[in-house]
Amino acid sequence: MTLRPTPADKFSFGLWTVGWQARDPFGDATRAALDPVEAVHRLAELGAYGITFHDDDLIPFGADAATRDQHVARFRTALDETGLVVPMVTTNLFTHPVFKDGGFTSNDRDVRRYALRKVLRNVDLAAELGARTFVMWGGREGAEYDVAKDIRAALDRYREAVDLLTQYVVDAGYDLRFAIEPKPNEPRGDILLPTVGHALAFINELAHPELVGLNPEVGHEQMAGLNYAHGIAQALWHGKLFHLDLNGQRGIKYDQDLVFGHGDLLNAFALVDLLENGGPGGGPAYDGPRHFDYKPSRTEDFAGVWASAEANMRTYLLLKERAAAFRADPEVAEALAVSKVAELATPTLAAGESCADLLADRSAFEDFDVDAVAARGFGFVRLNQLAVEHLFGAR
Ligand SMILES: [Mn+2]
Repeated sequence: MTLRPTPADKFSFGLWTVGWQARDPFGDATRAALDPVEAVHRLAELGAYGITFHDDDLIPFGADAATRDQHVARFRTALDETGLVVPMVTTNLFTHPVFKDGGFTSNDRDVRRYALRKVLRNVDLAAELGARTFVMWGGREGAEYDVAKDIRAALDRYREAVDLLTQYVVDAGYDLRFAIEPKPNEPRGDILLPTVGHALAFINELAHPELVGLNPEVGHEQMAGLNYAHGIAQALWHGKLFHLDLNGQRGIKYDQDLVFGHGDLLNAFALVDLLENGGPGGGPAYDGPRHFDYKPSRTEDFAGVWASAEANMRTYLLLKERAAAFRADPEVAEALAVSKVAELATPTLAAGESCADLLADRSAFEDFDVDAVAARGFGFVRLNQLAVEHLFGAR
């Protein structure tokens, strides 16, 4: 087992992660700006395969066309020099004050039209750089005051925006899909499409649902008190896991954006086990980028930034190794059987069995020994302890 990441591991980072200057609502930046070209080189040296960005991470907001071209050209040169790819691009519709009431769903129609233009321009850049996924995190699409936002109208405008964008991609012939990133709150008091489930339901109402999926983030689901591994499993079940954002979060509080695994480590273990071993035949269930959307803590200098970037990848590789050991352990196999984990994959009715057949089956009801079956334990705690011991490296 090597903890040295390689491009085959498909680790990617947002430019805004290692480039975060650590400004928070209470304090100024603790780090200098990071040149995107340096970020590309450092991440490549660490073994990453991809880098992602918001338009404004790469090109300063409001830059003229010539300046924009220069920034993109420098970035492209760095990509060519290192072999790093751009699997995903996203648009910043939250930093500039013009977006204070949202982009696609601002009450101000002029702001909505401006937001669409900003995204369309960035969709072209995404396609130009070969990105396959376009993430939409609508952090400002929300409200603080229930009486100040017509939520049904906001969802109409959200749908109008996504329908326009998907049709644009179809007409342009781009090989690009959209991934909605849910978040319950922060920066808005309440954000639209707050969880994986809300976003899945929204996608069903779109003109091109096949072009829209999810980019669930660990901390965002956990801020809502939800189980991230369950959310990922449901996204996979719907065929909607287009991308994912890995980080760490400790409980229902502000968005911590810790290193992956530095929050709920057991859930991170279950997640990596699902991604790596949950596919048909026990292989990977997801083959897209393992994308980190974290923030190097405000206490860190640049040495700490690169150490934290490395920590995300090492933690993932360690969990992958621990999950493989868990799956290979005969005692785990026996405990899984006792817990009937695989039996859940067996359909409840036999092949060809009808509802009438079920009603006629006395063993299913009249002769079913409810008390005997109710007295039987499932052994889930023992199974989970085996997982904990593998996670510790104690087995
Ligand atoms: Mn994110």
